[in-house]
Amino acid sequence: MSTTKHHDDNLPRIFPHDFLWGTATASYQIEGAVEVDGRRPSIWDTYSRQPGAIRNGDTGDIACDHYHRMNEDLDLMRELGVGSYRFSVAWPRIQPDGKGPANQAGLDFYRRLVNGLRDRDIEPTLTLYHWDLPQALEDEGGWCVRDTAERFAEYVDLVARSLGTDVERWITLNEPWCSAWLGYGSGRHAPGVQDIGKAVAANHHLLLAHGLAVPILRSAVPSAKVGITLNLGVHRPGTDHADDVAAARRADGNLNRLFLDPIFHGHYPEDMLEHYETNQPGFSVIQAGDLEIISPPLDFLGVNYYFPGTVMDAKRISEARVAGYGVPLGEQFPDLRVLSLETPGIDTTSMGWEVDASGLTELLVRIKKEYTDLPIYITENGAAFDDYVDPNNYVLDHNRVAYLQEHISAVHDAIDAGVNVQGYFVWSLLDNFEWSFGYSRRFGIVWVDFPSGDRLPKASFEWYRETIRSNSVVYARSVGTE
Ligand code: IFM
Repeated sequence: MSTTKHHDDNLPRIFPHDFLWGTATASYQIEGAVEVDGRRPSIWDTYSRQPGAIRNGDTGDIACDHYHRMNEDLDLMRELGVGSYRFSVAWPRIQPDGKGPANQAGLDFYRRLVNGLRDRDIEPTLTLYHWDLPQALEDEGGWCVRDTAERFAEYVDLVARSLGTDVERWITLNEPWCSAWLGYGSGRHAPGVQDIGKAVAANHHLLLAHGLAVPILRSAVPSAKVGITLNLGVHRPGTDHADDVAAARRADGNLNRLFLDPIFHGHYPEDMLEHYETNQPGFSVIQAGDLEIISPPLDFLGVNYYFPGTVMDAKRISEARVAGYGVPLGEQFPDLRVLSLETPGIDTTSMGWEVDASGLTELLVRIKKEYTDLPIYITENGAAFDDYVDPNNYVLDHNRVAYLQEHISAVHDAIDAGVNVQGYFVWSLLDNFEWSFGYSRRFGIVWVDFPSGDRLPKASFEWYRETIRSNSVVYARSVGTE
């Protein structure tokens, strides 16, 4: 794609002086200590115990043991030189059964974390929900019922009143698409339900939870900067055939517009309302006034981006072969009739995700054009590769360095194109529990030896430290990618 201002690839891309560099993690993926200090099970504790749900039968029981090694991790962040750390609060530590008074020991843990960050001049960026719903709430219907959104608002109030002005940035939800569509649609995430009508209802109740939380945060912490983090993407039609273009539009509706439209325009997209019309309970859970609740003014948008997708209409499977895409990857949600394709010749990460940073610039430019000029933070971006510790005790993850270099440059290109991007957080500080992949996928810039928990910064850690220090990135895009 072409952007307005073209960068000379021989020169470093220098970021605005106040650009925020950070790194991100999430509670269940790193903390461990699942039965410590009053914490009770979340849906991930339950789901990870279901036979076959997680690769190698892994669980988050110990994870990176961050709960007990917090100071070591804080020191690593100081060494890295980040301006902010994005972490999430585990709801079941604060309200072990999802309702009632706060568990003081849980609040104390996050107080120690926030103090430890402030002592090291690192701004806390706090995510209130990164998927660990108290199991007790799931037993009462989880995100398929409205009550969970109301409970979330109460939980947010407890956290906000406790940590208050010591937290700069508050993110209500992380990737509600995953909670709704992987949790209740495909069942590949906790709680493992496969029901499209329930996924739609969960989609709505998650957005409602976000909308209810915003005024609560504003009243508890008037100085708070409040936003939401969405996992967004670009879907490119595999050919210019009208059916493939329509398939890309459906995929876009499900991943992007089901969230961006209500949050920024105050309504759901017509084509999606129509598509899910017959799924129950689906959109029938919407009540009068909900869309106003869902669309309050925000201070920023968090964007998580990993890879672009190429798609075709599912009925054109044989044309996909003819168009040179090889064997299609399959259909995530059969009702959408969208076939995911692999672009021949493109490098992939160990998740099988294509490495193509042009999608990030394209996405950011689109957000500005169609949705908002609010400050944007890239709240996650990174890659899993098959790292190993070499005989000299180094992890030379050059492929991750190349990925970060290319994607950070794509962010710079978006800034050149006039997009208001104000920060970037690498996913992730540590190798950690990668959901249904367990510990088999490593996203960290710090190697974690499981199960001893020993940490070893990788080459990408050194590279990122230098990027932060110089506030710039050098990257020569290969010819022909624009
Ligand atoms: O590990 C996850 C994270 O929890 C949410 N965003 C995507 C990451 C990589 O899959």
